[in-house]
Amino acid sequence: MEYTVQNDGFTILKNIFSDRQLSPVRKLVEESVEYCEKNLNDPFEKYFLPHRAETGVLYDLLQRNPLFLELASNPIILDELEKSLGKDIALYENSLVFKPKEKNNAVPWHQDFINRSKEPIKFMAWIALDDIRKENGAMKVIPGSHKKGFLPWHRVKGAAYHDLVNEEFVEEDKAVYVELEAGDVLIFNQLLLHASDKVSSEKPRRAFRVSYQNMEKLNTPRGIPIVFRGCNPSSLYQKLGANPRKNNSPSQFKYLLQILGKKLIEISKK
Ligand SMILES: O=C(O)CCC(=O)C(=O)O
Ligand SMILES: [Fe+2]
Repeated sequence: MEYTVQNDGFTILKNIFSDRQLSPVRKLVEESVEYCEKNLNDPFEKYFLPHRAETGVLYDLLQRNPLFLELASNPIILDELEKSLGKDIALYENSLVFKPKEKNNAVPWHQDFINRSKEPIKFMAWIALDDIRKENGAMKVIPGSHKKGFLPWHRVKGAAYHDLVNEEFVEEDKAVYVELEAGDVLIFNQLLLHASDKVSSEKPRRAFRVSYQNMEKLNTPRGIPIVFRGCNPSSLYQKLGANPRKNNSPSQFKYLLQILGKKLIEISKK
């Protein structure tokens, strides 16, 4: 069965990354989890979200290491995304998701970023670093559920995945497991209902997940904006209009003036 992003809310790109490309990434992930579990000083913490090995999420890896940037920039992934997002594609968020052992590692039914429904639509690339089967935590999805738009949801305080779609809107009998080989990529619309089971398999289940959006509105929850495709002046002109900047003195210049002003006051007081 061939699923399409348009009809089903997701598609599977087979065999995009080779084992040769993935093995250094897996090694890096192992080291990152170990580093995080030892609770060592994280120099990136000032800029990005801290890693959370205990809940199975390492955040903002793409900004920390070029190996992840390379995965996220893959042209076959971007070609597929272009069908939904158009020619201008920028980063929204990225993280590595795995199933920590001996924890309640289930991910309940949800739509991604459901609490940010006013923002431009996002699409995800979920890159399998391992062979992922039902037994070691394959993603479950409900084909076509993206067509219902944002669904009613509630927040479960303290949970790792806390914004959940209300049960009565989840037609669980229609769910399918998305089983992947290492190097396959699941592309999905943020509105697709998805979840994964609690598992206790010895086999690792790691996926590098990148979310993308177009340039309707530049919107990065943290860190600096990163562009994967397009976003050049001519398309910005078309998208954002020929609006002149409201304040044409650069903020850095204003900041320098402020410092200079304070210095002058100090000098005049002496
Ligand atoms: O790790 C999982 O099983 C699900 C993760 C998820 O919901 C996501 O990547 O959007
Ligand atoms: Fe999700």
